[in-house]
Amino acid sequence: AKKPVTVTLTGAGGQIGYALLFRIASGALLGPETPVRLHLLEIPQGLRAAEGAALELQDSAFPLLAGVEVTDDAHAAFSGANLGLLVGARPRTAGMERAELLQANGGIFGPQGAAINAAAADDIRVVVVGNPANTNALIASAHAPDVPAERFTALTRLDHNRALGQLAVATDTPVADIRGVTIWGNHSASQFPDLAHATAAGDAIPALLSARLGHEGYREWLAGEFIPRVAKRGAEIIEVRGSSSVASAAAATIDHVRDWVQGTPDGWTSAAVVSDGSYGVPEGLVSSFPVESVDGGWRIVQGLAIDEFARHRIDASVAELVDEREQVRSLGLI
Ligand code: NAX
Repeated sequence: AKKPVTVTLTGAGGQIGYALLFRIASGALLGPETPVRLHLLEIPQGLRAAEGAALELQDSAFPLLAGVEVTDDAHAAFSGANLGLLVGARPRTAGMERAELLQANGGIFGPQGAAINAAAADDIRVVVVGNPANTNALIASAHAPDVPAERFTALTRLDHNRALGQLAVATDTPVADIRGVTIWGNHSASQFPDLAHATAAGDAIPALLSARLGHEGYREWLAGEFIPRVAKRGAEIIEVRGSSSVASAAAATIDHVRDWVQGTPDGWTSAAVVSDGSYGVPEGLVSSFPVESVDGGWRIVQGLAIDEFARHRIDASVAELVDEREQVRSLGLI
């Protein structure tokens, strides 16, 4: 039998945690052959909810589930962790300034980074879901000097999947036949969902839609409909559902980690990874790129042509990340 993989989930008593746990335990994350050991981290107020989820995990009798531990101690939670899913965060409340939000989250992701550095397994890989996800990943990484920076990532797969969903409808193509979509920059309203290289069943989507809508019509749809719809989909979900994205966020988290561990079979996807300077994104920022997973590591897809339109939008989102980095620097969080 294979050795169990230890997965640490923070915010395990929350909404996304509840949606994630049962998919991880069922084998959706690491496949039907790999047993998992779950470490659930919560703050004291969230412990009962996490303990309740642990009871339900027991009641689900998942054959792959090798054990569940619930704790409010970060060091214990990350002890021996192979995968860290950092979902718990301090949400933005009414009247809160951005600096206060960054400060509050620095108080979470700094110590969690330090606990990862001290206690996690050598092959630890981390995805940050809790917002502001990119900068939280940067903070965690800065507190884990012994862990290679490329092991800290942030989730933009939900944005990527949202784009795929929109394009499947717009091109009347099964979602599985859409390729070459990229989310660039920050997981925020400034993100740039890029279609320049996207294809539907092998046909270039810009050409396909320009033929249908006219060149001007396509540009209008792109800038006035598609991009804002994807970038503001979270707000649309809240408006329609009366509650934020939960199951889709969990599904995207599963996709991100599964592809990272098992590889990307269908061309590239999107993930926020540490920049090596590719595409003019300053080194060290955690920014979303087109990425492929090769031998268990993300690789930024190189050589894509970037036109004026794309350049402008990538730069705007990256400028926001630079600004967040400046702020957390001046707050002494990194
Ligand atoms: P919930 O409020 O339901 O759950 C968050 C849980 O985290 C709570 O149980 C809380 O007690 C716990 N928590 C807080 N601080 C913690 C700490 N220091 N250690 C451990 N646990 C801690 O929120 P939920 O709907 O699950 O969303 C979680 C996070 O995901 C939020 O920050 C949200 O903004 C973010 N999202 C990110 C997305 C992305 O694409 N990157 C999309 C979905 C989601 O909005």
